[in-house]
Amino acid sequence: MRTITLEEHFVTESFLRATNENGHGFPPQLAQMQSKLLDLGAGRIAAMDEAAIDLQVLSLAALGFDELDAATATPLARDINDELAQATRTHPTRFAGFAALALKDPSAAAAELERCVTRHGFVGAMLDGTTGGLFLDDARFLPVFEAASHLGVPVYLHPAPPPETVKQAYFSGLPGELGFMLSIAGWGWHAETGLHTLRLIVSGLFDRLPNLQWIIGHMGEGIPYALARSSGMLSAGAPHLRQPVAAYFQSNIHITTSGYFTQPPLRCAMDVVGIDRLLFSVDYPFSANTRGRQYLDSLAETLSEPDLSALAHGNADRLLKLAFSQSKG
Ligand code: GRE
Ligand code: ZN
Repeated sequence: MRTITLEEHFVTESFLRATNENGHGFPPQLAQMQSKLLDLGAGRIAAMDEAAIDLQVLSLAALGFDELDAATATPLARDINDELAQATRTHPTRFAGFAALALKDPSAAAAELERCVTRHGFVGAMLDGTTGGLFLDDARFLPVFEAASHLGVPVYLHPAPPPETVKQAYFSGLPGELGFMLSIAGWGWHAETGLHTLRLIVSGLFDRLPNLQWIIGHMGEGIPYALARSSGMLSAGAPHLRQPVAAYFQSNIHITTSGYFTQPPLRCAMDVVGIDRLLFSVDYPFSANTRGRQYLDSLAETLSEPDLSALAHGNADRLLKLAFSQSKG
């Protein structure tokens, strides 16, 4: 079955250089990922083939990107996107691209998104956590989302390490590296990205831009589990919104399975938001493609064939407007 994954990361040498110089590069715990992240060719494709993944939508693993100033990050994003475009051009049936955008200069970021979509054929953008401590509901970022809406491409909100004040308040004082891991994939990332998504909804972003499509990973960043309560509590205090908070998960938000490989959270997401809003993803190389494949195959026992193919590729084909000519069958 044609299989597409949407939260699959890379880095470039230029990105590693800039973030290392700045002192915020990849933490030592993740250094062993670098060779896989740098590979936009044969090694990556072999790892996809091993797990029968047809197409990866590639995005920057943006650890340290937010620490760069606009003057550094804006041209760097352009270089990164040009390198990514090279890879998608070389392997058009195996790779697609999400643009990296330097949000500290929002109008340049909007222009870069337009360049990436119109010139490079990218299928959206991936943004990472807060920007200089600001959530994306801040009005200064609106031009970027207007561009995405106008271009008809989705925005994928990925977690990033928390601001320093949050690190100190929530994640200090634990043994060894546990504070760091708790602040990222051990919990903090998902709590923050769920919060961030609810902020975007209650800010009215999707009322201003009703056609804007948004993607979050990690089986919905905890939201499906909490949605009835959050929607009940928030919607009552939000008469400015066009619809209840939960309804935005039928009109604007999509969820990927990245990094989650067990049945209970998928069942919850299917029950709450429905299969049509769910897209299979791995989170390579932070998760192994083979683990993703094993999981997807295991779902054949509980999902109908149409639901499984919607999850594996159908919903992604529709959302990203992918050409079926890319299909290997
Ligand atoms: C990710 O991008 O999803 C990621 C990292 C670093 C550690 C774990 C992880 O960037 O899942
Ligand atoms: Zn990721």
